[in-house]
Amino acid sequence: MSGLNSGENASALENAMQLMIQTFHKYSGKEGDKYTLSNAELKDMLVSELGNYLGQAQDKEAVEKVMGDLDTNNDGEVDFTEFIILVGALTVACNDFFLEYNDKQEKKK
Ligand SMILES: [Ca+2]
Ligand SMILES: [Ca+2]
Repeated sequence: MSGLNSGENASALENAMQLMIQTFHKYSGKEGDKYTLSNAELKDMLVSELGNYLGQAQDKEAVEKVMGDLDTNNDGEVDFTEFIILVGALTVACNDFFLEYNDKQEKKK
């Protein structure tokens, strides 16, 4: 690998990967460990970045539940690997939704 390819030559998927990394660090650097998300940082990120998907994330219990589900190594913080699992799971859910929607559209024809 020749390092991160960013800017004009990057493909859409490469840009998406870059954005996931940037988004994570935008929130992880606010307090405590620079490379992990605390409860408050996670909440900030969920509300600002995933508000459309996780509408109820403003609710404290929901944030704690997400944190509990994501924090697989139980250190009270969400690291990048744990974050990417959330994004991956949400993306799979979106794709399922998309496939279902497509199926319905097909049947209408
Ligand atoms: Ca942090
Ligand atoms: Ca963790």
